[in-house]
Amino acid sequence: MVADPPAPVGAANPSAPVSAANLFVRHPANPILTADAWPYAVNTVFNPGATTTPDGGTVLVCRVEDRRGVSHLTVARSDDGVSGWRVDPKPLLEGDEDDPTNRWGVEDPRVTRVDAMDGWVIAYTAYGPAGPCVALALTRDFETVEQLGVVMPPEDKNACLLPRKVDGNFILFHRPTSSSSHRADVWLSRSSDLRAWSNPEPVLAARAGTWWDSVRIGMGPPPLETEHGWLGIYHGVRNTVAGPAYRAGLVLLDLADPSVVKHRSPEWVLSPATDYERQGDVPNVVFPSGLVHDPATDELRLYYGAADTSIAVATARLSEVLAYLLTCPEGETIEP
Ligand code: BMA
Repeated sequence: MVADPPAPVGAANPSAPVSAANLFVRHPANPILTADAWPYAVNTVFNPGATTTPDGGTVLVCRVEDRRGVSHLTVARSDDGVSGWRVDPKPLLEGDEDDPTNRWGVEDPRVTRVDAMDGWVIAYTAYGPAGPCVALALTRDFETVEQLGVVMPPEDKNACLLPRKVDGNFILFHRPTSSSSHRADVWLSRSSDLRAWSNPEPVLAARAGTWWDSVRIGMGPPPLETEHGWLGIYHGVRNTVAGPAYRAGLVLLDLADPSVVKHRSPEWVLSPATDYERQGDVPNVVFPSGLVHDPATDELRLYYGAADTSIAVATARLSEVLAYLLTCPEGETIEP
């Protein structure tokens, strides 16, 4: 008898429940990292980039806000990605008083493993008097970084890099804002060398009216390659009389042309609900920023910032997430 071939990694599971409400499950150990875990005095830790290392460990590059209100990036490591965190005694990357692009710190890292560079690219927001801009850095060990510099001028943020070239170019998602049009949508740019970026193209627009993602959106973790497309998790903001609410939703982008939206979730998949998401320095924020996938178990771990105060993780099955997304409307269905 011939055994069934194993299902390809990332295949949708057609028998999975297809509800946005229960795809992601918060880990009972949440929040998994707080300022109390830091070996030096800080205000808050949140919005981490995430990756795994060849030894199976998990590395988070955490946004740390110091007790002046200025952010830097510090590495935390864990064997199981949930507990036993070892936090570095000093920052991996910090702003420079003499540099107008990052005098006010560095924020919101997204980490991408790039095999072709034998390392990880960190896309982050550099913050200075001209506003937020996008900068890149390369690390091979999470102990030292080579700064590649600012690649998108202000105002631009929420950048993340795909793990491989598409059609000969690296792809960087980013979120320019325009005060004249009040738009804050996801765009992408292409580069052959990670330094010169051209041909910015719109990818995903904030929706309109009362939608959960009607004010601003931004790509979260670097989209994950699956056989159905690039799986993206993005944050969306809605303004309410009680202030903004930050939630997370899903998008599936075309493998050959990631500027093309194949499916987009009408509903959010994660919304502030717990005490640690509802209360903190900025209440009602879940900010997805790191994603790891274990092909052996089909598990996704989504790392996110909670209320700009702590770091939490939620798990899902990739096959279920894809099954849900494939039932979602195709393309950009809502006119901005
Ligand atoms: C965004 C970013 C994030 C932050 C969020 C909520 O503009 O600055 O770092 O988590 O606001 O305050």
